[in-house]
Amino acid sequence: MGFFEKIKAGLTRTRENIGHSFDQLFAGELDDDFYDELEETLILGDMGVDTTLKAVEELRRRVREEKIKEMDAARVCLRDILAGMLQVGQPELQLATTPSVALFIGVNGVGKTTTIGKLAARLKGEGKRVLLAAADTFRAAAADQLEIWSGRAGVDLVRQHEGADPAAVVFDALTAAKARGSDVILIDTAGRLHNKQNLMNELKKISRVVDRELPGCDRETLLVLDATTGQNGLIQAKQFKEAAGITGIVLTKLDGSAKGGIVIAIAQELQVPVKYIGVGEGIDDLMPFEAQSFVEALI
Ligand SMILES: Nc1nc2c(ncn2[C@@H]2O[C@H](COP(=O)(O)OP(=O)(O)OP(=O)(O)O)[C@@H](O)[C@H]2O)c(=O)[nH]1
Ligand SMILES: [Mg+2]
Repeated sequence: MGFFEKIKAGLTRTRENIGHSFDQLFAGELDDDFYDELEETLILGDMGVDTTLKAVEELRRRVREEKIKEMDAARVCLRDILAGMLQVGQPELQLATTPSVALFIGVNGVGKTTTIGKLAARLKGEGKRVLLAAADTFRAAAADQLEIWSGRAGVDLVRQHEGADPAAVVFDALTAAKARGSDVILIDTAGRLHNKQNLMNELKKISRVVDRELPGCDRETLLVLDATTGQNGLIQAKQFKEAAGITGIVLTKLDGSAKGGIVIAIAQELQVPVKYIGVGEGIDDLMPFEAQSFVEALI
């Protein structure tokens, strides 16, 4: 399956939720009712009120200025507006230096470990030497889960015992990466600690270790968000953005979500690019994000 088919399959629930309304909408007239209903439909798809109003306003303006009369042209125009809203920052991973580092953060259960496993397989397929760092030492099972993924993807893993200092695991992993000539280090972190301040401090400490051990290396801090949590994910994202500084977002579980519009709200409100999307639990179910294909699959 190509990106378009896969994303279309992944967005099935979203389209069942709002796609039918789009078809009805675009079968009607380009009048005030149309714009009202369009607003409702987009908000229902979890695009968020602010982002929806902005998009619909822009559509009205372009329909007027470009003297659009046909519904098909209006539909193309709407796709164009939404795709534009998704184009913020650099969508590709910036991991050119050897080694380079990607840190995965996000609350528990969003899919960090799974995403690392899938990305490891993908990067290995591109010929990169990948090393996984099990810096989620909060639960014993966390490193075991990452180890299973390292086996599936066929990449190296560095781990320590449960309760070990996550920054020490990262130090070990960076040392191993330098010795082995790894290209990319993917760091798994805990989603839950005793409290939020603890978690944020932990992430800062890990960050300092990377600064010290690999000064000037390319680095991504990827916030993993669960698409099924909708607007809640947006609140989490704002908190992480302030505390940890994020370079990109991975949106998981789009396959189970009826609210794919959240992708647009996130990109717009945070001005951080969505870099990958998760569309299933399998090793191949991670796709680089393509704005144009995404909106075509959505609308
Ligand atoms: N359907 C679907 N399930 C996913 C996707 N990504 C992850 N999952 C599932 O979500 C659950 C949680 O994933 P994990 O990778 O363990 O999440 P985590 O963020 O590492 O969780 P903690 O380690 O507890 O913080 C697992 O059952 C995964 O299989 C996805 O894109 N689609
Ligand atoms: Mg995990």
